[in-house]
Amino acid sequence: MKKHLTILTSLSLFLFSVVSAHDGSQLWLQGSAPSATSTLEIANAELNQSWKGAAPVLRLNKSMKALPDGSFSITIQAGTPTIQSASEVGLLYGAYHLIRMQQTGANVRDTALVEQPSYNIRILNHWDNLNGTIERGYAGRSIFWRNSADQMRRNADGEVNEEDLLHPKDAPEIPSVDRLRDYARANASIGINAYVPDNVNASPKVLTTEYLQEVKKMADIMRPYGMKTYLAINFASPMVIGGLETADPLDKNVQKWWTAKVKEIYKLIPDFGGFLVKANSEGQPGPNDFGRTHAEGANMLAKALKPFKGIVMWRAFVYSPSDPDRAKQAYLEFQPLDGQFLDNVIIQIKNGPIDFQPREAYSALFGAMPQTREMAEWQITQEYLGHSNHIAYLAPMWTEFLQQVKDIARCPINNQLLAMSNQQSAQGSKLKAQNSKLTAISAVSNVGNSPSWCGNVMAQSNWYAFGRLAWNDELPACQIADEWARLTLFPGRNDAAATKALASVKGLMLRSREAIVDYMMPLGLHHQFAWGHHYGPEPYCDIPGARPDWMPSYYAKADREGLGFNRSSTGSNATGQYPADYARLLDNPETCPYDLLLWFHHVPWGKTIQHRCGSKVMRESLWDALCHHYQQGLDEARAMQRDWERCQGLIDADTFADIQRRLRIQTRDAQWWKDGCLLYFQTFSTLPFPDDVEPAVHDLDKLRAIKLGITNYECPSQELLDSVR
Ligand code: GCV
Repeated sequence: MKKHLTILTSLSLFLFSVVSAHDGSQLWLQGSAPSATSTLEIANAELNQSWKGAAPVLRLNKSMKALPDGSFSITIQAGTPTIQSASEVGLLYGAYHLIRMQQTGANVRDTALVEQPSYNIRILNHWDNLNGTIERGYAGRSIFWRNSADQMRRNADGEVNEEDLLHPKDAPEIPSVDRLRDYARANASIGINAYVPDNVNASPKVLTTEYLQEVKKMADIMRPYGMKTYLAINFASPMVIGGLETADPLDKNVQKWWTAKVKEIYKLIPDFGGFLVKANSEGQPGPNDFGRTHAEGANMLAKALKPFKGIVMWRAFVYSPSDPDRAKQAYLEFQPLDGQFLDNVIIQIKNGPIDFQPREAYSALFGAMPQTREMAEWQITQEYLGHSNHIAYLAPMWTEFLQQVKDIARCPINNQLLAMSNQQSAQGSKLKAQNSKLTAISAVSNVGNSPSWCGNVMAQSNWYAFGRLAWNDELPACQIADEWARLTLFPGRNDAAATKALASVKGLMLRSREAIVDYMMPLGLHHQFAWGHHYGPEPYCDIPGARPDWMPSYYAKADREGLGFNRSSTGSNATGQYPADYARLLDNPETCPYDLLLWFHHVPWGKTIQHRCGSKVMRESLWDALCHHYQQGLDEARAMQRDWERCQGLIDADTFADIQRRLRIQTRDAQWWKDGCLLYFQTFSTLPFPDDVEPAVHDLDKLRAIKLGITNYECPSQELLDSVR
């Protein structure tokens, strides 16, 4: 008996230590970040601490130079691996790949593979302000910039004073070197090779010598891990910090100012990557302020960067009301500029034409500028996906986008793209990495200084997924989920219980995105979010005097007749911006994909539509379909809870409890979304819920009154949410 007890105690101690050691703070990695300053030493140190088996051979092989930078091969013969690459960073990527293979149970006895990145630049954009707050950040404060929050003046709503945001009073102070090194390592381990540490709503201050000295320190920490540093810049910097009277890109003094500034940067950071620019968008200054085009603005910066091989990532997120449909505006402004951008300019385009909604049509700008380099911008931080309260695995959204863009490009009867492929190459391959071409992909990060890095452990999966897809955009979302969950939640475990729990976690992850679409905005609905902070539903939002396209009613267009934005040829004709065959498909409500129906059409409440809801294909009225999707979303949120409950005892206890608590919030929020949207749209349709849809548990008037009063830097607490509903 005593013997049994001892065995039992040591077994539970063992299990406890296995389960409790992985609270997610280590992300998907084991061991610690080597502090070596040579990339090769880091690769060796990582293999020493994590690879189990015969010592791998690392070999620089210049004959692999023809492949995109960072490419590597791994050959394993009788258990002895050889990693080869033309560059040290390729060897480092190979080392991480090899370790990942072993830790996820791949064949590491006899195998041969070559890996090459899909895009040359794989970059994270951080919307971190110099005062340490993070715009749309839900994981604490910045890991790059640290100024005391107490020094910031706040208004009655708790928002930080704009002046203090632009001109923080504290001197810049570099945060923990260890944290930055861990960050660099995490990125390198999944192939991310670049970062922008400051917000695209950029403070001119970041270009002052004082701040550049701090950026240099960051760059020095990142470099051995193959991470290049870029900066988001404010177009009016020559005026704000340079004392000039204009920032006109054609003004000689302005050009001189940028040339000198760029020289100063490269003196400090010889491998500096370049600038990211948000111009003439949401109040940011830009070339239009001086009567110049985006091309003239971008090219002026590109010329200054060119001698140093620097680039300009110029954002196409613009929506000045040149057309009554916001979804058309970026295309209208940028497409005519095709061919005018210098070859070290790349246009950064959000995946959809509005703004990182749970589901969007892809932006028609992709493929519409054959003479211009284009890159996609995704959003990892969950601005529109329940912040860090909701569990949302985003790889299915990103693979859907990649598939759409590639499918359209491959369509042989597509005139516009055929013409394009004659001139260059089809869109799919044009975006792809080629050794000498400028190709890139970016995402807005969800990283902050919270212990879990991303606000909760499950949210790390999206950082991981971005890196893996940026490296290989053919990877399926389910494979990435499998890798991430094994590495992060069940490292070193392949017993039956862990395998079962792993299946549950993957089930939860893979259903999460569609669940969110269903309980927030099904059938192509979009932007029904609360004003400002974008948490929770507010289809009824009405701010007197506000820009119409900042209000949900502009997008839903609910009326007695029906619901949805008519973007067909009988409406705004946004469909006409797409390649001809796809445009025809979208233009007809009978052939438009049902999940984009209300994006492109205003559909009568009683019109019969065919759609898929969960696993069922249904034919029913728009109103019934809408009700069924909201119900489906709520049911799925509950199913996600059940998936997670099955993991109790098999996942670190704190992580388990934290995600369990968030899933409870998510399910209550799903109910809030369902009730808020359906009760509000019912005031137009005047139709009853179908019998198999649960009646509302909230009162519309009470929901209308909810104002969370949070800033754009916060996720609402459970207590706050409990207090309002
Ligand atoms: C950084 C949306 C967000 C803003 C963000 C902007 C952008 O509008 O709500 O917070 O600003 O996109 O991408 O520039």
